[in-house]
Amino acid sequence: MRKLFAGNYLSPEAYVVSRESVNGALHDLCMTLCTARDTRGRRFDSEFPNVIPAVIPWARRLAATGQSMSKPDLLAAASTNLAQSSRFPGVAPRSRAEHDRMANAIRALAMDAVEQAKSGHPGLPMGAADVATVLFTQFLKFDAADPTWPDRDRFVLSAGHGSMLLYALFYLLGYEAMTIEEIKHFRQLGSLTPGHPEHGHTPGVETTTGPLGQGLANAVGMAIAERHLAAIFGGDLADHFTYVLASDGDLMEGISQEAIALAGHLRLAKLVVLFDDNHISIDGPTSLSDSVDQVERFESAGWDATRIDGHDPAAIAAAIAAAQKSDRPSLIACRTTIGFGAPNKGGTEKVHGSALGADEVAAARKTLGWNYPPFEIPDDILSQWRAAGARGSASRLAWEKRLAACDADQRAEFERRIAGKLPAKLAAAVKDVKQKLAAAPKEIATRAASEFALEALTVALPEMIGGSADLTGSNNTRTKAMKAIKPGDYAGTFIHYGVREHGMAAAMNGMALHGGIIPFSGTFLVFSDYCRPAIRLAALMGQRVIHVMTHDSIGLGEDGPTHQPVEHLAALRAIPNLKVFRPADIVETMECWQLALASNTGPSILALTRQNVPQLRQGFDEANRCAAGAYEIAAADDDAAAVSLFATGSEVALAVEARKLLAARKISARVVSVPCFELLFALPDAKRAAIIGTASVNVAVEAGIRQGWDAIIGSDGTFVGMTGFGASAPAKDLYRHFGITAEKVAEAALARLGKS
Ligand SMILES: Cc1ncc(C[n+]2csc(CCOP(=O)(O)OP(=O)(O)O)c2C)c(N)n1
Ligand SMILES: [Mg+2]
Repeated sequence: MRKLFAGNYLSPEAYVVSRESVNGALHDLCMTLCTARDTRGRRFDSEFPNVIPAVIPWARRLAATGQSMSKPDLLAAASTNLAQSSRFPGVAPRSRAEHDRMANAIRALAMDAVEQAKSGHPGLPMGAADVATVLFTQFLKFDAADPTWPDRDRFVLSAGHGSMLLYALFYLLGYEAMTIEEIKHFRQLGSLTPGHPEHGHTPGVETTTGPLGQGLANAVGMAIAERHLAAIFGGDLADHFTYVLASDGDLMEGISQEAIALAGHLRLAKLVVLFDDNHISIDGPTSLSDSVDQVERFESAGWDATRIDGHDPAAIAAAIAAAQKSDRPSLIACRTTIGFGAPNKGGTEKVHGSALGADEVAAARKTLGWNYPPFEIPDDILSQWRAAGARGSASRLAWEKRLAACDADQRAEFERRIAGKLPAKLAAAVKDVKQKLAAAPKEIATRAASEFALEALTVALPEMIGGSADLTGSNNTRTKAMKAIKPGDYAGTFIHYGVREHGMAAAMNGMALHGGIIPFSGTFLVFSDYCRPAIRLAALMGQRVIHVMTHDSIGLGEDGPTHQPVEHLAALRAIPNLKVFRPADIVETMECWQLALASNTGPSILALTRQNVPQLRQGFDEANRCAAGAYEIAAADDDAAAVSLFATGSEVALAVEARKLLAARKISARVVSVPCFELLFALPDAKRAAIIGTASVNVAVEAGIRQGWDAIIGSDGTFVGMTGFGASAPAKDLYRHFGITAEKVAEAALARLGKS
């Protein structure tokens, strides 16, 4: 053990380690085993007197055995003991002056980076620097050496425009990728410091933020994920907080109401929102447009809520400590001054989103007493920050040890889920369902087909967490075996999201980002508009979330045009990296589910019918034919088809009927089912061309608008579909009324052939 402390001096690394557990075992070991001094010659016992009494006997016992332990073992043992006897240790600044200098390091980096880029948002990082300093040095459980440690606390900067706050923190805390060069290249092409934080681009960024309100709602999903995994795998593996920094704008957005209502209802006690309560937004004081009492608002949603001075480190620490103990989610409204330290522009909208200008930067340096050149952090402050960045290492090692000590099956399952790997039994489950369908075909709505698929899938994939925005019975997203997640009981796999489509979609993103969960949910396709901002971010972040969207056309019938999607398939297909599936029958539904689950680099939509459709795919075929995005579901009678008929979903059956009508007229037509445009377009040119074929006449039929179809049928192709809104009537009448029938499809082909 003495080897850790070479001579009378600690290596810088060991110093950090000792600081990490300053209140505990290693500190005591230092005092007991050697009269060590740190690299600056300071004795530990005089510097760190706050030894927690509970740990001392353990350390003494360990010391008395005289056994030698490897450094990781020693750290793990120390931290396990600490975890049992104290809260997660911090490295609180030792004085107010030290706190101020640490917070000013954030402020300086933020104003310098924005100044250099001549673009960005200095106000938030400067205003929230005190809150961040307290949180990251004393409370947040993380290890800068491993930003992906599954049991880290999550920190979500919901107000993504304040991205320099995150980047400054990452640099100061010692995240390897975040060098000072990256800070100097803020907002430049290819840098790790883009304008708004981008998950998957910058290590440590938990979610992509910028569209206000999304991060807060993501955090609700993260907090649900944590509670669920704790319920399934136990607190040894999942036990962490989710913190959010939210701005006025975040809380003005409607999605925030959905998010806080759900979090309050579910009693997500480990969710803590730090509100950057600066009373300023872009147009000026928030009083121009807002007079909500946020504390009362959150309280009424079942939260603990409190108001503090966001520049008082002691008040911040006390509020976070109290929030950690609460049995409800907590809001801490931190009254701050936007652009704190900028003497002329601080406190006004002028510091929100533009560089301060050389004069104001110089004046701010003076006000803050920060006498260092741009991008330079003095050694003592940097090492204090780096110590904060390393203080979680023992905790992480202890967690890794606990994981290693788990039952082998439980460990393998936890690791599989966190890695997002599908279980081997999925393929067998799909095959089994397909064999059953070959033996006993079903003419049912694809939404019911989806439920049929889910009965098998949710058994094979326990990491699937379903839900619905108050349309459970219509969306068919809950199988009989799925239990609901409830306040205080998070072991279930179904979430009643309430009538909150936007919050639902954003929470799903949070669950996927957290890891260990494949979220899926349901609403009507027409309400994809209510989810769209979150779906777009899922696509941007490459997250596997699956939206079951039923009632996918005028085929829903009597509810009328408010509920009948018309432009929605086209609008969703316009989102890059989103797979829009519209299966034609129960077999395609199973195959599309399989593809959506396998698609771990982006979200999927399953657009499903309310009305029954025939099972077109008869016989057993193990291959997933939908994987190509489109395939010939009915071949032409001879080699050279005169007509190619393309269709999706419920209209594939119409195309198959139209093919028969054409055959009766001695015209050879083939039918191509197109369950997923995106997969078709991703094929190599030759393969795609082969599927589209070379018939002289192309006709597409889909009960939606034409937009997007030209890429398949050509601008000279004929489209049978919708050109405006639907109407209220039984589905069959509507299809006739809008001319979406087998006869009309056949007529369109005949007209093109000059045979009508
Ligand atoms: C959904 C959405 N709408 C608008 C914007 C543009 N925008 C960025 S920040 C902001 C408001 C700024 O006020 P606040 O959120 O209080 O941030 P602060 O100025 O205090 O940093 C707006 C409207 C956005 N990012 N997202
Ligand atoms: Mg504000």
